[in-house]
Amino acid sequence: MGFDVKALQSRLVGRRIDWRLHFLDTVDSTNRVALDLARKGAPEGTIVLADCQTAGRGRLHRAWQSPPGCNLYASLLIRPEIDPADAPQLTLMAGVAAEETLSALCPEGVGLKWPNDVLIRGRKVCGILTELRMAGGAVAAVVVGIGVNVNMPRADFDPAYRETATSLREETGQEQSREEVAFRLCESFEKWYETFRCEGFSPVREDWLARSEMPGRRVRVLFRDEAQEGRVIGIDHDGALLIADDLGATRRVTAGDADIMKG
Ligand code: BT5
Repeated sequence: MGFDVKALQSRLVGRRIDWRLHFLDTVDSTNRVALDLARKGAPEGTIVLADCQTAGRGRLHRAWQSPPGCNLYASLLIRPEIDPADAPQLTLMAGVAAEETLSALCPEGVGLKWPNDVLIRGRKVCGILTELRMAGGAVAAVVVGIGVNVNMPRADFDPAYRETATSLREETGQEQSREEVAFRLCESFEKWYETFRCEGFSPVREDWLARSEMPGRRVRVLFRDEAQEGRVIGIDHDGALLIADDLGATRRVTAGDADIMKG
C-alpha cells in the first residue's frame, strides 16, 4: 500500500512542533538525509520518511532491514541545547514515545529494552538510532531515527534475526496503517520532548523504567569484546544503564547490546 503523506501532513498541522514532512520513495537512509538537511539549516520538526531504505542504518555500522510497502522509517530532526554526552537521553526519550505509540496499538507485551529497542513479547519491533550533528564543539542538531516494523510478515525477515524480530501485524493479527503509526509517534514524541525540555531527563527516566521489564532483571551487556553482567538497578543521569555486579558494586554501562537472562 502507498503511503498517504498528504493525509499525514494535514494531521500534523498546528501542533507544538512545526512538523515539516519530507517523504521519499527510496533512499539510502532517512538519517543520512535528515543530517544533510540539518547541515543546510533545516529547522526543528523536519521529519524525513521513506517507503524503503537501501542502506538503513543500525548502531555500530549494522544494517536495518527496510523493505518497501510495509514499515515505517522516520528521522526526526530536533535542535535541543544539550551536552553531547547526554545524547543517549534522547534515545531513551524516543523509546518512551515509541513504546507509548505501540502499546496503544498492541495492548499486551510491549516494552523497552536498553538502550534502543522496543520489544513485543521479547521480539524487536522497533529500533532507534540517534545521530548528532556537531558544530564548533556543540550539538547543532540531533537526528532521531526510528524504524518500526508495521506490517512486515515474519517470513520476510532476514533468517539471522527472524526469531528475534517481529512486526505489529504479526503480534496483533491485523494490518496497521503506517500513517496512523507515524501520526501517533509524532504526537507522543512532541509530548515527551516538551517534558524533556521543561522538566529535564528525570521524568523521562522514570517513565522509561516503568515501561521496561529490565529493572531487577539480570542482564549481560556485550560491547565489542567486553561483557558485563549484573542486575539492573536503574538508569543514570546521562542515560547509562546501572547494574549491580556480583560483588554488589554499581557499574555504569554506556553502550552495548543487552541480553535479559532467564530467571
Ligand atoms: C537499531 O540498531 O535498532 C537502530 C535502527 C534504526 C533504524 C531507523 S529506520 C529510520 C532511520 N534511518 C536509518 O538509516 N536508521 C533509522 P541496532 O540496535 O544496532 O540493531 C540492528 C540489528 O537489529 C541488526 O544487526 C539486526 O540484527 C537487527 N535488525 C535489522 N533489521 C531489523 C528489523 N527491520 N527489525 C528487527 N530487527 C532488525
